[in-house]
Amino acid sequence: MYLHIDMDYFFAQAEEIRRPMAKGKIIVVCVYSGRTEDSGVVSAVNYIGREIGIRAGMPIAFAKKRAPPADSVFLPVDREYYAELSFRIDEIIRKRCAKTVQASIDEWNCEDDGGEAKARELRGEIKKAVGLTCSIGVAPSPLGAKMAAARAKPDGLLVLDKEGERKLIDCSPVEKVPGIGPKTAAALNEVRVVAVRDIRKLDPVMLAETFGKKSGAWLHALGSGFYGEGIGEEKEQEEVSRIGTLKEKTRDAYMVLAKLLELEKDAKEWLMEMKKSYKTVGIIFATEDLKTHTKSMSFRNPKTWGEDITKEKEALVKEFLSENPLEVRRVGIRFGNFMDLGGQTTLF
Ligand code: TTP
Ligand code: MG
Ligand code: MG
Repeated sequence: MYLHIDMDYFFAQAEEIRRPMAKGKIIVVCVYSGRTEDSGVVSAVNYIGREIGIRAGMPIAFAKKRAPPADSVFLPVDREYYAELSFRIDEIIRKRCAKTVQASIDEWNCEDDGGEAKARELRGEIKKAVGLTCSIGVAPSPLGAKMAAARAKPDGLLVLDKEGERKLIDCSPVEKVPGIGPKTAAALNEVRVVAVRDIRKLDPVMLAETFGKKSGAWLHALGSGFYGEGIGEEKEQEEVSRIGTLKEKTRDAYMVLAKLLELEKDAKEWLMEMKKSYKTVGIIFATEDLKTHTKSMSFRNPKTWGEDITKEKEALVKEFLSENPLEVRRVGIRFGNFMDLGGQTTLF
């Protein structure tokens, strides 16, 4: 069986859990371009906001027109924070599923025989450990699981057998199928194909001529009830980071550095296991105003996990503290720009 897990209104829910005051309000997470006060687009919106028509991708100014100021909160994206939550969720899923591939910051595909019980366990653990709700689809194919998860939203679980999966996909409008883009959907609508099951009426040769051999064959299979299998391989990781909360808010460089040392040890274990050297190191600071900042630097030559970077870390931390007057509540360390160390297992 396949499981598809997708977090509910991820960025907006992430903001909700660290701002209990915002609960019950419209939460709109925005990517501000900085040109004018309201230029930019909406990145995520909670379900209350969706009820009044606010959508991801919409200009911020449009969203503001719809949202009553007293009932809404507009916030800038804080990717480091969402990435940290995503990482913790990833660990929970990976520990419990036979095979896991993370598909995006808030989405996972799994292959596991646990079925419904496994999905319930994952939903419970994620809620308990991270405080966020997600929706999960369980089905005989990866496509069925993904569409089931979408149907289960928000905070839901939908388990389909072969027959249920066929029904859901067959009845779905073509534009709702992951893998069918707006152009393909429009071309299908043109020949009076509205639902997936209508694709069966089309000649496979015509499909191949119109959409190309590969997409044509895929559409034909889709219409005929063959949804494929396998969740592919994981993309290679491009950086490793560890973030943690300080015992108390501080502006003391040495308290920050002590915490970083602890986090660094864990990240470097990963580098060692994966036989990676790195060329950039970044320090992440979350200040008391909930904003996240990064200070990073690059080395001319790649560094291995065993090399001492105390001086560099100290410089980055002091530089940050001299520029920002606020207290720091969480810190993190990130290594990136990897190089493989090849067959060498021990360098020292
Ligand atoms: P999605 O899973 O597509 O959306 P969502 O989690 O906000 O809502 P849903 O409950 O329907 O799953 O995307 C995950 C996050 O990715 C989303 O919270 C914000 C970000 N994102 C963007 O920045 N821009 C976009 O256009 C979309 C769709 C998502
Ligand atoms: Mg989501
Ligand atoms: Mg998603």
